[in-house]
Amino acid sequence: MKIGITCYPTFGGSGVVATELGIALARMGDDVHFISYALPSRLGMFHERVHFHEVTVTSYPLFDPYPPYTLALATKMAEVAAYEKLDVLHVHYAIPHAISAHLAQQILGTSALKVVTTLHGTDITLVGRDASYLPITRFGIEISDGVTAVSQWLKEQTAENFGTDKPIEVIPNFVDTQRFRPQNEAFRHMFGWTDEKLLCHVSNFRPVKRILDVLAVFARVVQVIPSRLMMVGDGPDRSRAEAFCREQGIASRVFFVGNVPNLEEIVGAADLFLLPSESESFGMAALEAMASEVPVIATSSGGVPEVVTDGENGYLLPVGDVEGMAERAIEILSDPAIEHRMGAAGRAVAMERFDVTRVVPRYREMYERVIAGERVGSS
Ligand code: GMT
Repeated sequence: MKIGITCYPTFGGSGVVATELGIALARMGDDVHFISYALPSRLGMFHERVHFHEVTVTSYPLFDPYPPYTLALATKMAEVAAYEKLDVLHVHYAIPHAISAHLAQQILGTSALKVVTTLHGTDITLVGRDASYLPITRFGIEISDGVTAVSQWLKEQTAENFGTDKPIEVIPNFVDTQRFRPQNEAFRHMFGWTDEKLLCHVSNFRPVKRILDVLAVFARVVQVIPSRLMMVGDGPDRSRAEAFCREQGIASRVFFVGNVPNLEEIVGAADLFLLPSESESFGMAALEAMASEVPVIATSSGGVPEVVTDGENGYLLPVGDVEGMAERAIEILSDPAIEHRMGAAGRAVAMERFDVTRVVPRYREMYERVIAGERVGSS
């Protein structure tokens, strides 16, 4: 099959999922063409069946300050679809990608090119709900040949927020459990921290992630348990977070390491993963921690309870309950038996329900059904 994939190429969950999907499809024998304004950040390795087509937006004084990326993307999609004979265009994050894909279909004047849109989260819960984007987001969903959502919760939010009865198939995010697995020894020895506990958080440091709650939890934990915190990622709240660490006197124990390429080494070395988000449609970072045998403390928001089971592979607490999260963190970190039991339970779930080899074929089956003109998803 020849598959076009469009996503935001930066360090966001949707881009990560799109990239990992493309790589997995190529490994399974499909030809995959990424179409975006930059090389997706996780597309590090060369693969003979993975291709990248850069969208360039020609500048012109009249276009300032709003160059029409959506149109340049549609043009590139149509061009690649025609020359590479794409069967399907799979766009990740509804805005503006679903609209560009629809325009590409119109440019080509054929319904032979099918469009699948995957909804990831903020495209539905935040940006898409904004009055300036709501009608166009609903339109993008309704004109797609197939729509998927990464959790049942997100599917329900979509129906509720947009008043659409478009059939939506829930295909959860997935993880490469060969890559994300326990890695304690190598990483810890590199830093010489074998005797202290290691906590970890990974995100794009946007307000929705509540990274100050991560630090507030850690500030309480470190008073009881000798420990350190790895803050992986970067984003708008980083400066505020670093200032908070200085104020709290924990700066020497918190490491802001940026968007590291060896994510699996850091996550796999951790004893506990924190994800105190305001809202999370799935919680990809939590799943990667679970695959790495790391217990997760998260908020019971959005689709997270579809991934993390309270009391089994971690704990789920109300948004903002830093006291409760700290208590649970200390409970897990003080008892190796709990840490081990929860970690092992997390990896078992990751392997049984969310392994790349189980989930990616579901996307492929969906492409086949869409290409055959079948109705996909359920209302
Ligand atoms: O808003 C973000 O944090 C990034 C966003 C994205 O679309 O890039 O992440 C969303 O998609 C991920 C992959 O499906 C999910 O794991 C995240 O839960 C989701 N983020 C939110 O819902 C806040």
